[in-house]
Amino acid sequence: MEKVDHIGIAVKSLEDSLDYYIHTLGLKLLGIEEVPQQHVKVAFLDAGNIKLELLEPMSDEGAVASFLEKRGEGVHHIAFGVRNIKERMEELKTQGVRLLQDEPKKGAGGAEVAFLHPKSSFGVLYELCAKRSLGDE
Ligand code: CMX
Repeated sequence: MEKVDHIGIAVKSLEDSLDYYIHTLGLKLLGIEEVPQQHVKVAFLDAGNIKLELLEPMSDEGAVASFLEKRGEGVHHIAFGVRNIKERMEELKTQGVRLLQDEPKKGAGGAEVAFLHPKSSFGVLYELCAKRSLGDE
């Protein structure tokens, strides 16, 4: 993997949590965007060498709504920035890693994303993220 691009954090409400991230922790808000394909509204924050992505469910559907119901608010995933996502997916598949989809999907900022099942990644949900995500220079 080339680098960690961002850490995804599930929150019940962007409105309620952003004040803490911006004013208490002093992070800069890079932008807010709806990602209907993933059933979330996201806010990206500049955390220096990486970004934080706050994820608020847009409805009761989708992975983040289900995560909040089962586990509550907290770290949801870690996203690796990759250059050639399809090549990476093939390599990982060959090594027996369980991917959550066969083809990349559209993520925030027009990035192409794919997820690795936490059960084959020692309990961590990893995302592969190609191209720009919100806040990239
Ligand atoms: N991190 C670590 N483990 C997780 C997890 C997470 N985020 N979400 C679920 N799990 C664990 C569950 O605890 C469960 O473990 P146990 O069996 O030991 O209890 C296991 O994974 C399977 O969970 P599940 O309840 O059967 O399955 P879910 O319906 O919760 O789905 C997952 C889990 C990973 C398949 C689903 O969240 C998914 O498809 N994620 C990919 C897409 C996604 O996360 N989109 C949101 C982000 C969008 C964005 O970044 O823009």
